[in-house]
Amino acid sequence: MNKQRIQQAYQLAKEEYAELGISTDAVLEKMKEVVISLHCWQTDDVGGFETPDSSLSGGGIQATGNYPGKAHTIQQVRADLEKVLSLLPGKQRLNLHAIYGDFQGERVDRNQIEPLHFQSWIDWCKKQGIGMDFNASCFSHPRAADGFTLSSKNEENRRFWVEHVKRCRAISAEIGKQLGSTCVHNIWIPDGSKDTPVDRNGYRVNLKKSLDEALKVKYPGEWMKDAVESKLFGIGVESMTVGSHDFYLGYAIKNNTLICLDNGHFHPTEQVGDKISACLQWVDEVLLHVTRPIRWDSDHVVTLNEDVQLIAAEIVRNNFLSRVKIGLDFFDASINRIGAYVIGTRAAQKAFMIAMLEPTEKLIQYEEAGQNFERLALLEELKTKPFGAVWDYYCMTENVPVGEAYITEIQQYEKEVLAKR
Ligand code: RNT
Ligand code: ZN
Repeated sequence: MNKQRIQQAYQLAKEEYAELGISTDAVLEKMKEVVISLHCWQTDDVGGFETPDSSLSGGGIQATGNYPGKAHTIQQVRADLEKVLSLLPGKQRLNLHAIYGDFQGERVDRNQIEPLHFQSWIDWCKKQGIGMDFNASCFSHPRAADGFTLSSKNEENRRFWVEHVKRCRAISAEIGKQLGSTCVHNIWIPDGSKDTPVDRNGYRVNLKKSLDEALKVKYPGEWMKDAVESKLFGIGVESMTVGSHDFYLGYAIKNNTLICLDNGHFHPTEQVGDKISACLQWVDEVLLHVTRPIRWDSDHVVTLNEDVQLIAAEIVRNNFLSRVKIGLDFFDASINRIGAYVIGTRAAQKAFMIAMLEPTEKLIQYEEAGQNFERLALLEELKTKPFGAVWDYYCMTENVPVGEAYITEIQQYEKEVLAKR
């Protein structure tokens, strides 16, 4: 790493952005407000630790690939996440799924989990100095085998999942209380139908009823907040998803929960970036699952594409950083998994930094004056401004690898740790 060159490049970039009225130093400071919640499930392809070698089965989510080095134990997940954290600038959080509990070899079913099964995770987060978010796991379970959970017409199954969500919320409250940082608890269910259903309404009535039951207990907002995640369709659930966007947006508004927008869960021509300001007129906060859909919800590693840039731009332009919780959601089992995290998180962070380096007021002036040529021209020119110099300088000051230097670090971790699993 050539420190001097990075500094010089930053100085030039700083001057160039200053001409646009932007302080790069202020941007570096503002990057502290971008806290991304790292989903634990990229470490082991959404397996979890309920049984010695759990693997994903059913439920509309599918990890593909068998790249060596997958985490098999909690210790391995933690080691991998520590490696990831060491390669990222800024601060992150942990986003844990209920199936990743520390069950100590005991068989604990989903309707039996308790805060104590997550105490070692809370302690780990405390040690890392990070906050923690949580998720009910309503999939990969015999009681989800027919494709229905909270909306099930099998009353025993429906009750089972209600109990699971209740317990997950109690665990979330404990997490937030102990860590002194609000834990966002997200509910996503795979419920839906491969072929044309007849009683769409019946399942939605059930889902509403189950959510009402599961969310009945109120916890202080400093401890935990609920989010509900919609989806358009999934593999094997092509004809109807019970928890559609209309369903959950309505639920979130009426019940004061967060709405979780996963940008892999909409029609390809819809943009989640456009939905943020629409939803925030009606709900206090939004949770994001940032991902990269390809043709369908395939959860590819996030890259710095226009989708993600629009999401970041909308949040920054409107000062929504305090109202939008940012999580990642992808699981690519075909490449080095630590590399997947670092690429994906850095891409999201870059999108936020680019958004902060935008002369928004100037653009709005053009827009309001009907100067649409000028608006488009400036937006185009911004694309080739020296953002990379600011990013590299940021990484250097954060003491993490600059540019592609993280590649060799990950290769080394693969050789020394992953290859031996
Ligand atoms: C699935 C949803 C959901 C899951 C995780 C594991 O389509 O996006 O968020 O990916 O909960
Ligand atoms: Zn998601």
